[in-house]
Amino acid sequence: MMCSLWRGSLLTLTSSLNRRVFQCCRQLGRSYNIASCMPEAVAFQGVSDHSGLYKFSVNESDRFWGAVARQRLSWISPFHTVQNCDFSQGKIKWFEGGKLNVSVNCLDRHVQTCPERVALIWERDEPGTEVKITYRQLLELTCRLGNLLKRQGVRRGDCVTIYMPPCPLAVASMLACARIGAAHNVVFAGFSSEALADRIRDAQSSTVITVNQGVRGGKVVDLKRTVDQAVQNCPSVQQVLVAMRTENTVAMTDRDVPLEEEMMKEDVVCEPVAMDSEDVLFLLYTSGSTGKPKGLVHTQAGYLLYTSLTHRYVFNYHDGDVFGCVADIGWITGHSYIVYGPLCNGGTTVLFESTPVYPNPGRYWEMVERLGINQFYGAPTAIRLLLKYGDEWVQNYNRSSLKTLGSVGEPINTEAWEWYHRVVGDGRCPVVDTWWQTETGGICIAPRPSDPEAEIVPGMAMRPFYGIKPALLDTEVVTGDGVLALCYNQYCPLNCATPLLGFFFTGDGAHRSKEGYYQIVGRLDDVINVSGHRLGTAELEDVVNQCPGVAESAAIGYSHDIKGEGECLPKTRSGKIMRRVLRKVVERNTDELGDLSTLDDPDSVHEVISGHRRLCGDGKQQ
Ligand code: 6R9
Repeated sequence: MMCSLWRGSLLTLTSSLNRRVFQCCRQLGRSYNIASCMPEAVAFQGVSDHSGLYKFSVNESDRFWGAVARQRLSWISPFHTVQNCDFSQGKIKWFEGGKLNVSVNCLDRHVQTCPERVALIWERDEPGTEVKITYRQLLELTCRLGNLLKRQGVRRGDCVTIYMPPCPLAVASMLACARIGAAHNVVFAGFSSEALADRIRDAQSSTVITVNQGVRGGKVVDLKRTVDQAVQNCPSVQQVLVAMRTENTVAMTDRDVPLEEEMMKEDVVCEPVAMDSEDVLFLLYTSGSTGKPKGLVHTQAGYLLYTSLTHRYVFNYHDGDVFGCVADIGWITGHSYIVYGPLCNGGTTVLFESTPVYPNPGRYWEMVERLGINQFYGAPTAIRLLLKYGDEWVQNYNRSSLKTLGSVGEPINTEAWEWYHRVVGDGRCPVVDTWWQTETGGICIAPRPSDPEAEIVPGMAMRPFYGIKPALLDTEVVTGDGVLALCYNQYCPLNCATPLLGFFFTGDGAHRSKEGYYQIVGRLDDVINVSGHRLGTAELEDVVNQCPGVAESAAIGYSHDIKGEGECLPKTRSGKIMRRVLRKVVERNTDELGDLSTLDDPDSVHEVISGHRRLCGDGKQQ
C-alpha cells in the first residue's frame, strides 16, 4: 500500500529538509534598524528587531494596528475603536467610527504625489503588446465609470457583477464600485453561464460588466455570449455594460450598454462616497477545491490595510518596483495582490492576460525581462508545469530584475521550490511560500518579513505575519481525530468567517517545528490515515514528485497513488487539484462527484475514471 511504502522516505525527507536551510537574504548591513523598515515602529517601545515587532503586534494589537492604520490609510474621518472582536460570538469589527474611500486610497492620493507613475501594466495575450496606464489615467477611467454606474441607477449598497478577464477596465470597474459605495462580485471569466448565473443571483446584481470577447492563449472566447445565456435566468439584471476587448462586433440588446462609448460622455470627476470601515467592499467565491464554492464578504478598512501591509513586507516591495502577480483577478489572489494591495501602496502592478505556455514555455521569463519585473508571484501548479520543459526556457531571458519570488495556492513541493529558487531566481532571490485563504483575504504565514538574514526552509511557509497568532489544535477537539489543525486565536484586521470554539478554523493541517516555523501539510479533509498514522497530502506528494517521470501527483486516502501527467489531474480553474473528486473515483462513487462547476477541464475526470478502471479492473475495491 502506498502509504506504508512511503513512510520511510517521508521521514528521511523531512529531516534532510531541516538541514538544507537556505540563507537567501541580503544583509542590510550592521546598522539594521527596525524603524528603517517600518517607520511606525519608532513609537513601539522596546522593539528593535523583527521578532520584537511581531511580538508587539500580537501582544499590543490595538497599538500596533491603530498606528499602522493611521499612518498608512487616508481617512475621511478617524476611527474611535481599533477593534471590537469576539470570535466566540462571531463578532469581528475593525476601525469602528472611521470613514474612508478605498478608491481614494488606491488612486487620488497617488495622483496628488506622482500622477504620471504607471499604475497598471496590462500584459496582453500577445507578447510585446503591453499597455501602460498611469495613476492619473486610472483615476479618470474610474471616475467616468463611477459616473456611468450612477447614471445606470447603481446605488450605495448595490452589488455589481464583473465578468471580465484581467484588463484595465476590470480594475477600473472594481474601483468605480468602491468609489460610489457599491460592492463588486468578480466572477472568473472562464466560468460557465450556469456558474455565472448562480453568482449573479446570489449577489442580486442589477448590473453586470463584461467584454465582448476575451483573448487567452491565442484563442478568442465569446464572453458576452456567456453573459447573455446567464442573464436569461437572472431577473434582477437590468443592464449589461459591454467593453470591447476585440474589434469584433457582438449582438447588442436593449439591455446592453456600450461601455467605452457611454463612459466617454461622463465627467472625469466623481465624488467619492465616505464608507464606514465595516461596509462591504466585495463578495467573492472560493475556488471550490474542497466542496461547493462559497461566497465570502470582505469589508473596507481592515482588508485594505492588511493587503497593503502584506504586499509591502512579505514581498519587500519598494516604490518604483514592478510587481508581477500572474493570478487572475477573478480569485482572491488577484483582488489582494494585483489590485488592492499594490495600488494602495502606489505600486506598479502587472495584469497578466495570457497563460504560462503561450506562445511558449518561456512566456513568464520573457515578460520578466521585457517589463523589468522585480517581484514575481505565481502558483506551484505553473512552476511544476514549467519545470517539466527544462531550464533553457528560463535561461534564455535576463531575470536580473527579480528580487523576490512568491508562491501561493497549494503547498509547493521541494523539487519545484528548489527549481524556482535555483533556476528562476539564480539562487539569489528569497522564495516566499505564502499561506492564506479567500476567507483571510491576505497572506497569513510566509517566510518574510523577518530579520534580514533569517533562514528560509524550502517549501515552508514558516512565519506568521504581524498580528497573526496561529494555534495548532489537536483536532480531537474538532473532529475526534488526532491531527493538528491550523487556527488563529489572535485578531487582526481579517474577515475570519467561521469562528469555532473561540478560534477561526482554517481547514488546513500544519506542523510546527521546534524553531516555531509552520509547515502546511494540506487540507484536513484530505489527510490520509494509515493504521492510525496521519499523513498530509503535501508530504506524500513531495516524495512522489521527486520520482523521475512524475510531473505532478495527488495523494488521496484509499491505497492507490494516482500518478500521471499534470493534464490528467482534475483541477479548479485556479489550478488547485480537486482531491475530493479523486477520492470519489477510487471509492467508486462516481455518481456523487459533487459540485464540478469550478473544474478547469471536465474531461480530466473521465480520464481519471477510465485510468483507474484500467489500473484496478472493474471489480471490487482493492
Ligand atoms: C490564496 C488562496 C485556500 C486554500 C488553503 C490551503 C491552500 C493556499 C497555500 C496553500 C499550502 C500554501 N493554500 N496557499 N496550501 N501552502 N502556500 O489560494 O485562497 O483559493 O481560498 O484557497 O489553498 O489549503 O486553505 P483559496
